[in-house]
Amino acid sequence: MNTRTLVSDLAALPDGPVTVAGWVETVRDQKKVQFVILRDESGAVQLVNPAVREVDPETADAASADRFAVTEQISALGHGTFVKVTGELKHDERVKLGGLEVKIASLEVVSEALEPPIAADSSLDKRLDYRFLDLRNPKQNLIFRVQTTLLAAFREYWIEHGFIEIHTPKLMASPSESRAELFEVEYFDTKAYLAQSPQHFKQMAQAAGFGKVFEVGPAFRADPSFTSRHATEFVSVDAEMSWVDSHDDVMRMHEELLAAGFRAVADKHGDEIRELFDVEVTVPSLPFPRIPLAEARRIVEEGGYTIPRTDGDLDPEGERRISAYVKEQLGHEFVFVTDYDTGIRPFYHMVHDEDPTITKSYDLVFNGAEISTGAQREHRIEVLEAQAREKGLDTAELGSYLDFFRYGMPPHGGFGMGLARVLMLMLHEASIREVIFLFRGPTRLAP
Ligand code: AMO
Repeated sequence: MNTRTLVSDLAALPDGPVTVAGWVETVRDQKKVQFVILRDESGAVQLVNPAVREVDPETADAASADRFAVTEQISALGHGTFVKVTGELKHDERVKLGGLEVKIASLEVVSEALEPPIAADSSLDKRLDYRFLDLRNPKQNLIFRVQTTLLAAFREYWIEHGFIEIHTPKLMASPSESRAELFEVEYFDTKAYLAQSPQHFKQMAQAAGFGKVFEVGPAFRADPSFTSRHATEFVSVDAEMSWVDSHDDVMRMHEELLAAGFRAVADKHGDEIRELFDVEVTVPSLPFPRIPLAEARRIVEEGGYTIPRTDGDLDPEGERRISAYVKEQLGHEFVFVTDYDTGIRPFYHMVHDEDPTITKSYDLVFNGAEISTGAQREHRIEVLEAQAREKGLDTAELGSYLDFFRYGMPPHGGFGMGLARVLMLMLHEASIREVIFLFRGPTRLAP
């Protein structure tokens, strides 16, 4: 292993010799002194070199000859060059960047860099072409550290509450949601489908006696749209649990999970997020507000907006408006919109006994957009089959899914949540493309 100190560890070290390695961010090549800002994965540090512009080879001592050589090297450094530097660390409160600097003793160019093809003002599409360079930006880097913290907190919550982690197959013999948005792939002498969601298998885990499960994994949707919130491949955060009385039990787990995640992010990254994104991450209070869909529709329409959809679902503007209403009236960034109409829910959602026109389901809206769908599932096979038929589904196509319900299935429910949607709305980013490591869309398959 190459020995080097991470920039973030320098502050804790006493003055003395250190080795750091990273990318050259800027060079200020002044006559008498040169400054280099070097960045590694943990942060940036100022390097300094008292410039020696000329030496007489006949009379110069070794020290000034070395300093002359370093001066020449620094003058030639381009942005993005990867260098290894050994020097003297010195704590100095006057240095704006972290109150310390490293006086360069020797510098090794490890890897040269071409002129950068993107700049801060490049278009998002161009930045995505060079995502590896775009991700060097501390703001982008922070997104993925936030994601790590969020997922670690989710895991911790689940493990504490007895959930089992599962990894379900992404190659499937039948569609996992509907026939819409389905990627079909050749599979030897037959066809396979890419999983749109782990829906079938997280329910299978209930039949298997796992009780409570979670999965964080890829989901695929052949959605041809170019909206700011859709990707053709995204990370789905899923949970499912047995023995629920209604979707209320699912919502309780869901809101506790999010509160734990947001608390961890606010504690660990709150200051950095404020500084780089100008966003305050607030830990949501429990319980989150709950508004039945019919009521949400009424509020939105009374607010002067006619929802253009004829199926009764909220459109994106409707979601934005109900979210703004809740924020204004109740001071909450989250709202569970509950009891969706049966006509706009999949066949596996449980219908209310007392009113078959609505389901025991919800969408979770956060800062203006949907981040999740959840429900109690229909576990009674004859009802489930009838609901599938009512939706015009061919039960033979559901394959082994229906079998899960024929050998004793507990009542159960769960949710699926788009990880990138959560991050995008948490950090007030305008597009999901900013928060996905490598975005996949209808016209983007590389890098
Ligand atoms: P749904 O289809 O609503 O429900 O998806 C759940 C959540 O996944 C995210 N999502 C997406 N994110 C990015 N790009 C997309 N194209 C995309 N499509 C969906 C959203 C959405 O809220 N099986 C059910 C969940 C369940 O009931 O457990 C399902 O997949 O954040």
